[in-house]
Amino acid sequence: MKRWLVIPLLFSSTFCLFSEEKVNEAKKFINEAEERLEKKWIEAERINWIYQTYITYDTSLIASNVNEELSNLTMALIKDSTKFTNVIKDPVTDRKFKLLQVSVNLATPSDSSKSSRLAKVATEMESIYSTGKACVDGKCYSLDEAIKILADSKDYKLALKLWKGWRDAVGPKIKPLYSEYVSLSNQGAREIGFADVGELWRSRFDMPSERFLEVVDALWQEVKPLYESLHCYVRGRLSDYYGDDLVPKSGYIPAHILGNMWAQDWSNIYQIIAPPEFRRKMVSIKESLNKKGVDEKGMVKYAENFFVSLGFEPLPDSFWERSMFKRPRDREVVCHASAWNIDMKDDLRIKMCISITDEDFKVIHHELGHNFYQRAYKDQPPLFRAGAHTGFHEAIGDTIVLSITPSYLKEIGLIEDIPEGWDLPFLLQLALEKVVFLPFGYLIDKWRWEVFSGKISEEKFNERWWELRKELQGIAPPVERTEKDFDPGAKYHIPANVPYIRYFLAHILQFQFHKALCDLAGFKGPLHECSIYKSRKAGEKFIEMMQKGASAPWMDTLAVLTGAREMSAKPLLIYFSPLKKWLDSENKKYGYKCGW
Ligand code: X8Z
Ligand code: ZN
Repeated sequence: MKRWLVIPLLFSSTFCLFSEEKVNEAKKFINEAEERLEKKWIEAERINWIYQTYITYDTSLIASNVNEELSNLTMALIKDSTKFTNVIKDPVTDRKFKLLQVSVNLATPSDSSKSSRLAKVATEMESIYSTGKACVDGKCYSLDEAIKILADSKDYKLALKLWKGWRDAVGPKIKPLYSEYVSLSNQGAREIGFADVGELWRSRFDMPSERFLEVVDALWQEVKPLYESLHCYVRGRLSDYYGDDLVPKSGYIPAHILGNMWAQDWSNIYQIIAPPEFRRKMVSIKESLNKKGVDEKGMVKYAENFFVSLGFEPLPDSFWERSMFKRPRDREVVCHASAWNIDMKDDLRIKMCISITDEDFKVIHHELGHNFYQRAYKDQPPLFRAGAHTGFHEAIGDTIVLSITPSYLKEIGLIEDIPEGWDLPFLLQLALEKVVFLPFGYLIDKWRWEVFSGKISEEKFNERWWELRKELQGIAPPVERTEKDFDPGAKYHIPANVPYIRYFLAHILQFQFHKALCDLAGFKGPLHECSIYKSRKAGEKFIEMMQKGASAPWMDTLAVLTGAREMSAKPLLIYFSPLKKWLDSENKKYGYKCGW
């Protein structure tokens, strides 16, 4: 017998239906959906692993096929799920429905020719990016080779050739595909009730999409003064190094001389911009690794050891057998670093083309953060096997990176002596990585949100990209750019369809996590001196937070570790406060006029 209870919602014309039978139907639906999705996810992960570690015509084809199948299945389930919208469910079931409705990665349209085209376009863009070569004076380099040369190059002209070579190699080829991708995936997003793909992406943060925009912008406004002080100092020092004609003391910094292909991390130019007494006090992980003869796998062991010291279980043997640590010599692969959990249980792997550098030592910790998170939430139901939000996922390993202090490096025997007065040199180096990243982390999706919403048309893709690069980062292209160029396409996450605001949020969150963990570890003193290495107390709470996965709104999960329910830039600002003071006094001393 049916028992209906109809509750008219206050301020709403919709009616909510509550009957045991309806609720059970909803539960059955979502449990079956999870089962089917899990099966397809695992199949897709396996095929994508093969494709990404061996790019050929055939592997691209089967990858695009399975990705299409997964997208089509997810889209169909999302559409079906709407029949339970007005059913009042228990909190767990309700959350599962909510997560399902925003879970599609590539929103394929229902028209099958369009969905298969979209899946092909997506794979094609990633392949073009991953197999692209930057050619300079007749010699061609893979992206990781070009990155390495650019990191060490202080030669303005060579850096320019590499910078342009990489963009020429991939941008124009990707541009027409990107336009197609925008149009097709927007069609898919509309079919499931979103205005466009940007709105779908922004709806994954447990708050209305408009509120999310405000939260992000408020965080950026809070950290902007710190970025401006750093920009000012770096521009002045670069101008002294290269001369006023190449780097004027006002306006934008040329984007190619910052030691990084995308100017998202400037730590490689430390040796040019830091005062001489700072340079002597710098700790070089690369030097220590080379001195000790540590290889790629050895670097990963160091990272694993840190997590184990906190109480995480060591990685399984299969991790060491199945991961890809080096660029293979005989085939094309997707070198952009990633972490996988192929069976959603224990088949953890990373895929990286590791260089023995300080940067990659940190990226390895970043990737293992993903793996340890995946394992921590593996016993949750499939829809909850994800980060509290994607920014959490990106922040775990980076939080550990903040504990790679000189005293930690000494404790594990990587360095012998801690240089006297290491604090400011260390903070400057880290700010070139973490603070510099903030406007970059924001602008990538600021640009994409505008593209998806139609605010920027295809004729203005590159123009708007550089407007944002100028406005937010204070950098400019070193040569004229036109709409024949497609510079956004030269950054992995754009052709690879990976949302980027997660990294901006992670750069805020990791300082919040670090502060909370240091408190738990009983650390007293300046935040940048704290390492949580070997602190079981910190580890316990960290694991407790990670085990929750996506089972609760991220505010609840954040509170588990930090006691706070909002993302806050305060810990980051506190962390860098000694540096901010120093930068402002240096800028004054040199008489630099800040801003652009
Ligand atoms: O893509 C990554 C990771 C994989 S999730 C290596 N990151 C962003 C990037 O490289 O642009 C980490 C920091 C930002
Ligand atoms: Zn990551």
